[in-house]
Amino acid sequence: MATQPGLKLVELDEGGINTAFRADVLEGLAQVPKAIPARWFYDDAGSALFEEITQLPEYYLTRAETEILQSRCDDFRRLIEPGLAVVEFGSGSSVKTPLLLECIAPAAYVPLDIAGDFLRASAAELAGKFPNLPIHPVEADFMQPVRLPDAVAHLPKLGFFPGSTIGNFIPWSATDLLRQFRALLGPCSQLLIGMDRVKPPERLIAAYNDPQGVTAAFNLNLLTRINRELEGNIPVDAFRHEARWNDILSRIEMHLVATRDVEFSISGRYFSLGAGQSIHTENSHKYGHRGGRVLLLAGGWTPIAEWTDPDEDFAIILAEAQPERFAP
Ligand code: AVI
Repeated sequence: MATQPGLKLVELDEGGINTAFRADVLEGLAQVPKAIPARWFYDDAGSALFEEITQLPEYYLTRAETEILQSRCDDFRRLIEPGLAVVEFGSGSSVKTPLLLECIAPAAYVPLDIAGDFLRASAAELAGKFPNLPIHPVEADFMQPVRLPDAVAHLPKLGFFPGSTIGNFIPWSATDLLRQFRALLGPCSQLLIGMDRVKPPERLIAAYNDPQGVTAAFNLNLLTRINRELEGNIPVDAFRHEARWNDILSRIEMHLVATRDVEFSISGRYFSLGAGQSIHTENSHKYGHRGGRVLLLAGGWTPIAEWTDPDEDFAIILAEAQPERFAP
């Protein structure tokens, strides 16, 4: 096994507080309407709850994407050259990764994730499955400037961004992120990206508000994390989870709705919400057949192939980094 020690790029202040997390929470709760970026869901507890979500019968996304990965090995092998470094953004438990790695014979794998313990555990597990593949885990927030390990600097790159995580960014930020990926991966790179498709709102709401309450626990865990990491005293039991379909913006929104008037403090700052007011915690954009491709084009990537599951619930698109002079 050739697992390298992870590069750690998360900034903490003298008190051990994650300064970016604190800034996002304090800023987000001071604005109207209140909102906190979804990336802060993923502490170790949040990452474990998300893995549970992916197993839920209502959450079709993971199953549909896995089905595509399982059935398109020959296509991937034909369109993706061997010997490149696979850089996975927000790798989590890396469950889908073996399906890709088995197909394309890469020279290295770089899982990149903000949840350090989780990242290292899944990198170690993967090293057991691929003993000859150099694995270089990087603990980092891919929204911030990231440095790839020197060991992969000379290799061509394939970015892997599965799971419809791109949907968690508003299109403006999604295109910025795609351009950032292009700058990080280099001019001759490829990107394999998963996107969830638009479908009837009832199915979407069920996927984001399961009767078992796992998604609710995932959403509410954000408040528990704030209390623990940012010296907060939010009464978590005074909030409930809500999933809403926003048709105009083509997205599921998750909110934490106050069930009564509440006041609390975080890192010495005071906040209040009236009963019924909410904190907007996540957007999950859904793309139509052409919308996803246009998003990629706007982000500096040219789609070259697209696959869906038989029900067309989910799409995986392979794209190439656009040359600098793309337009006529
Ligand atoms: C990680 N991301 C793609 C998930 C999604 O479907 O937007 C996060 C999630 N939120 C609630 N359930 C799953």
